[in-house]
Amino acid sequence: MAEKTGGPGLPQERRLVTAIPGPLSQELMARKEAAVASGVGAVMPVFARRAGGGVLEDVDGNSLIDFGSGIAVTSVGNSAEAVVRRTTEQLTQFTHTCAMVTPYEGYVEVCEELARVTPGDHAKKSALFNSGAEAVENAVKIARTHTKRQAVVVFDHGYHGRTNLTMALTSKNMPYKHGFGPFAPEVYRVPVAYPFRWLTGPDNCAQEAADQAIDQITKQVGAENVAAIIIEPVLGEGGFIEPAKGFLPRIARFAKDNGIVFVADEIQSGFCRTGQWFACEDEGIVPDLITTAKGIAGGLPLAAVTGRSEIMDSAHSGGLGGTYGGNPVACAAALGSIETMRELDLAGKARRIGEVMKPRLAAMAEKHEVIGEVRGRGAMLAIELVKPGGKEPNPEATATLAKACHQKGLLVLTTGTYGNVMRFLPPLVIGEDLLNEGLDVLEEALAEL
Ligand code: PLZ
Repeated sequence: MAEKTGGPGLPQERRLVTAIPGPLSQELMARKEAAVASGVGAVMPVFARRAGGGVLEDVDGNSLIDFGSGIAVTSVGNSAEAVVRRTTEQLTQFTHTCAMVTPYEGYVEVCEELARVTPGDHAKKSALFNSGAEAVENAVKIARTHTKRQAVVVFDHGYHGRTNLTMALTSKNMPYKHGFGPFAPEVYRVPVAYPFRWLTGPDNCAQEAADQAIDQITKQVGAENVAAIIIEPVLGEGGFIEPAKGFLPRIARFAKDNGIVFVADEIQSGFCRTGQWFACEDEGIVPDLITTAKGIAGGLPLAAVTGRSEIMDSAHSGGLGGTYGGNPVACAAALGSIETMRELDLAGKARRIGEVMKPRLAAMAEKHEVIGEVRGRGAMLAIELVKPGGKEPNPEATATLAKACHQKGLLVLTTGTYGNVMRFLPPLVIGEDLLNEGLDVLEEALAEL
C-alpha cells in the first residue's frame, strides 16, 4: 500500500498535524540527548519516519517540504526506484567482500561511469571511498605522490571535511575546528573571488582575487612546492559562493602552468545539482582530479576521486583503499542514481528548479531589505541575509527565518562563514507545486520576520 512506503509512493504534500516538534519527536530527542554525543547536532528537531520525492515525513505524521536533500545528497529523491531496485538485488547477492580482497563488477562499473560523466575526454581512472572527507584526503595523497611535493593550497570560505587533514583544509573555525587541533601542516589558504563581499566591489573581483591568490602562492609558498590546489567550484558550507566568473579559469591555468594538480571538490555541487553533471563545466574547467560524494549514490555512503590516469596511477599498489571503500551496495546505489539522473534528465530538472526559484527569490529580495543577495544556479541556490542598510551579516535573522520555516513545515538549511546564508537544495525530483509552496512558506516567514 502506497501510504506505508516512503520513496516515490509517499504523498507529495505539506501536512502539519502537530506542532514542530511533535510529541513523538520530543520523546526521541530526549533519548538522543541521553544516548548520543552532544557534538552531533540536529538542524531540525524532528525525527524522520519516511521520505521520498520532495517531502520528508516525521514520526508524528507531519509531512515537510524538503529543501535540504540531507545536505545535497538525495538529488534523485529518497528511496528512488532504481536505487531501491539495484541495492535490494545486491543485498541478496552479497553485502561485502572488500574490494581490495576480491573485487566485484559494481565497483568497476561505477568507475567507468565516473569516467564518462566527469569533465574532459582524457583517459581517467577512479578510486572509491566512504565519505567526502576521505575522498579529499585521498586526492591529496595522490597529488603528493604524483608531484613529489607537499604543499596544498585551499581558499577562504572553503570546506572539505572534518577529518584531521580536511579540518586543516577547511576555513571556518566554529564549529568545525575549534578545540580539535593541532591540524595537518603544509596547508595554505588564499583569497577566493567572493563578489558580494569583495572590498572593491564585484566588478574587478575575479581579477583582483586571482592576482592576490597567485601572488600569495608564489611569494609565500613557492609554486614549485605546491602539490595541489583544491577548490569547490561553488563553495558550499562557505555560503554558496559562486567565485566571480574568470577566477576559476585563472587558477586552473596557473596550476597547469606550474605542474600543480588542480582538484575540483564537487562533493556538494556535483551530480546534476547545478544544472550540469558538474559545476566546473559552466566555465569549461577540466580539473586534473575531481572529488565526488553526496549526490553520487542516492543516500548510501560512497565517495570518489576521479582524474587523469597518469596522476591516479601515481600511488603504489595497496597505497589507496579502506575496508569499505566502494561497498557493493553503495555501488549499486550509485549505478541506480546515475541511471535515474540520465533517465529523468535531472540536470535539466535542476535548471528548471533554478528558473522557478531564482525569480521568486529575487522578488523577495526586492521587498525585503534583509536579503542582501540571491545567488547560485540550478538547484543550488541561496539568499544572504544582512542587517538593514548595509552588508553586515545577519546570522540572527537567518536563524529566526530558518526556525519559522521549520515550524511551517519547510525543511531549510543555513550555511556560510558568517552563518547568514539560507541555502536551498531541493531533491531534483521535487514537483513544481511543492517547490512553489515551499517558496510561499518562505515568503510568509520573511514577512513575519
Ligand atoms: N567537501 C565541498 O560539502 C560535506 C558537511 C556538513 P563528508 N558538506 C556537508 C557537516 O556539517 O559535516 C563536504 C562538502 C565538500 C567535502 C565534504 C565532506 O564530505 O561526506 O561529510 O565527509
